[in-house]
Amino acid sequence: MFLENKENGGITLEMTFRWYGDSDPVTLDKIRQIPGVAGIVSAIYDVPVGEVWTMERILTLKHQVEAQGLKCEVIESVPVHEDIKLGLASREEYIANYCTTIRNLGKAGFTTICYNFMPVFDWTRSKLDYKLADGSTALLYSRETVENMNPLTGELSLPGWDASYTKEDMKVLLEQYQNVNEEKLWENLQYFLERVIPVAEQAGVKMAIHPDDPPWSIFGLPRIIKNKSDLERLIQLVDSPNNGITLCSGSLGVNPENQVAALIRYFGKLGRIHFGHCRNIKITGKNCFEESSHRSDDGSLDMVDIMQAYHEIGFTGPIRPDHGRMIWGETGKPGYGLYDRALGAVYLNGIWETLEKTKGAMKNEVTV
Ligand SMILES: [Mn+2]
Repeated sequence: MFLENKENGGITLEMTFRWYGDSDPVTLDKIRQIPGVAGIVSAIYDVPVGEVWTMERILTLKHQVEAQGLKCEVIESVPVHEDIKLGLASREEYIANYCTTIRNLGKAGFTTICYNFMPVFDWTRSKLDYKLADGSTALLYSRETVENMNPLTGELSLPGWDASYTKEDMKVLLEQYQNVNEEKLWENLQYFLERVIPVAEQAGVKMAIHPDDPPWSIFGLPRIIKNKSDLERLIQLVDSPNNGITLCSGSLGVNPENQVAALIRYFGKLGRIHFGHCRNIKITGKNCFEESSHRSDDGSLDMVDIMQAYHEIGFTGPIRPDHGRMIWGETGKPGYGLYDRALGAVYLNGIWETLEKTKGAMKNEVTV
């Protein structure tokens, strides 16, 4: 992970792009035309959560991507079954299946698995097509809107969560979580990692937890991967280099107390950042934000400082632009259009190239 590119003494940025498989309107032959994008981050989307990903399906994905000249070594995500998060007896079977999937992915040459441990709701926003001043649309999170929603009314239509839950399923699930506070969720995460990380070590796969998005509790459900002390606790639950982090700047960065670049420097030096999600967000109030373009001036995060932190730690792991706005009339999966994410990739690559080429110059400045 910390190997330098010997040819020019520099560090090559492993820029990747998320792809949602055959149903994704952003096709592989479009992605391969984005300058500097070397790899794809994907998953097998039609296997029910908790079931094994077979070698056959995994290799089909890998070969399909590689046929386009793109690398395919990162999975985002292998989802964790709710019974594991709840700590139910049935978790044994689901953890065993998860371990088999890790082994299969390792055998197929995958190096990194992104996952998260958020109860019930994955990433949550209150609006998917919020109109920005320039006419583009972006994802929005309004604390007021989310606080006024009741997941039990069945009217909940927040993006980013599984619409396959019926009103009754949701009621049962939320009731089950009544017995799971933050400490209990930590215990359940530890139980999971104690079984999964040794398998990941053997398989040569790095586990990379994605922080909670947003990094605070919603609907009274516990959320435990929100800040530096949570991440510190996470890496100590099972002290292995294979137990690491997907450092998502946009998820962590909506809480101004999370100094994203400092987190990259800290956990990067420990060798625990296995995957980087790079995007900007604009904080518009307490627990309120809108997603912006990747450019520093458009949001609240200093993307140069963030890329500089990756550069300083000698990061050679996969990194990707994260959500983009919808621009130029594009339609498709909110946050995952082609154009704005492609601009993000090129912008991040541009920052990196500058850091590489001014490295010597900056060293000179410091030593003068
Ligand atoms: Mn992310």
